[in-house]
Amino acid sequence: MFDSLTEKLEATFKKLRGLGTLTEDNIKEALKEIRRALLEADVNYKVTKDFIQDVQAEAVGAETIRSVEPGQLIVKIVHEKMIKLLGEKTAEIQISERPPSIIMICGLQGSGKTTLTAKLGLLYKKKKQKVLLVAADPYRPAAVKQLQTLGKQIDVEVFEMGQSDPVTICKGAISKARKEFVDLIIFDTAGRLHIDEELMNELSDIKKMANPREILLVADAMTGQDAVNVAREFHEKLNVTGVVLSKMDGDARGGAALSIRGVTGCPLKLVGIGEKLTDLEPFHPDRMASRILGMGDIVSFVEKAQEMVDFKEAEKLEKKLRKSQFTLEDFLNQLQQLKKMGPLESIMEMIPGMGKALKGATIDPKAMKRVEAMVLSMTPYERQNPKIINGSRRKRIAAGSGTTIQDLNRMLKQFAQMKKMIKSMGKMNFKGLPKDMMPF
Ligand SMILES: Nc1nc2c(ncn2[C@@H]2O[C@H](COP(=O)(O)OP(=O)(O)OP(=O)(O)O)[C@@H](O)[C@H]2O)c(=O)[nH]1
Ligand SMILES: [Mg+2]
Repeated sequence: MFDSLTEKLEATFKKLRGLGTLTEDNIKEALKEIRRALLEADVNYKVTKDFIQDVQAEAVGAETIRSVEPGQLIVKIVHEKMIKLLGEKTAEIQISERPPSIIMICGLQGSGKTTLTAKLGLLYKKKKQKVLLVAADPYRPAAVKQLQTLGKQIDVEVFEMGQSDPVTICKGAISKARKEFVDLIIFDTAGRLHIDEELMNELSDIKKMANPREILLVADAMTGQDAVNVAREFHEKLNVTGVVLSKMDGDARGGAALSIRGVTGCPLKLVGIGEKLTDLEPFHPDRMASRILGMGDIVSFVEKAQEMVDFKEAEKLEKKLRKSQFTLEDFLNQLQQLKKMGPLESIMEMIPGMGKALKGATIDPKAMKRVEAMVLSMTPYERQNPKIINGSRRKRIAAGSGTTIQDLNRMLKQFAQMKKMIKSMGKMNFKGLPKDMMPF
């Protein structure tokens, strides 16, 4: 999803992070690149323009904040503004307090209405709701069959009245639902190739009669800005309550997802990410922004790190690192702190840039345990002064930790290398985490 946009933004941010100071010029340069990346991803022109202005206004005004590095500041502002653009909070599907609640699905031909109807049916069936799917597309006999087939797959009842007119069908479904204590009714309406009067009148008539709690417009993410235009027109005529972008698993460039809220003012509520009936996800603006910016799940990473890492300890460590006094004792502490944070791979994946670098690589928890055992078998003096670990000491440590002298030699060599590397990384950031690993 959005790979090319993410790559371009990552490249821009990387450049920014190297900068010592922010000037009006380099802010402008960065914004130009971000603007180009957004337009290439097919984001609406006006949305892009407003977005860039929004970021610029804040970036220029925020120049004086000293505690944050300049490049990191821009990344943070872009992240915040993108969340705002995407709608700030997750927009939930609303259900009436008094059943039956009605969801009306609409959209152009082939956008994914029938699929969404079944996906929602499955979702609410899992929530122990009694659901009734309604075949409100009387024009194609195959449309009714398609919904019936899907209904069978998920074991949810489908209501149909053949070729009757859509309002009559929907009315019939509601009265059946009342009698049978159905919780949720979902109308699968007919599509058209283009928006036309007739379609809009038909949908308006259904809306007037049924007063649905939700009117969800399905738009095909692969069609980019067309999806946005369709959403705008449907919203103007029907006042839809939410947009669902289908086919986000395809090679959609991201333009539709980023523009819909800004252009239509209507929240994006769900995304379809495949043909399977479980391929449906709620739309979370914050997570989506992090994903687009290539920041992995950085928010949860930072939270987790803050929860687990002892900041006083980290600060002490940072000082030691700078003075190159990092000992095996400190190394042991680090290992133990890391272990508290959970499986290493999942931690690494959350760090931007690390996900890709580590693809396929696994960190062997057994190897980590061996290292820990070796350090634990050393005396405190040995841990502080690894140079004194001679032949007889090596023998004793290896035996004590159930490892071999070769294992120990390797570990000591690696430790020496690591110490060298850390020294060359120089200034540390974020209380002990290498600067390269931090997005802002
Ligand atoms: N990859 C992918 N395919 C999808 C998704 N949603 C729907 N499709 C596919 O898109 C095609 C059209 O989906 P339908 O649900 O039949 O579309 P519709 O809007 O009901 O079409 P009409 O009733 O003809 O107007 C089908 O082949 C679906 O499997 C999605 O999220 N991802
Ligand atoms: Mg259909």
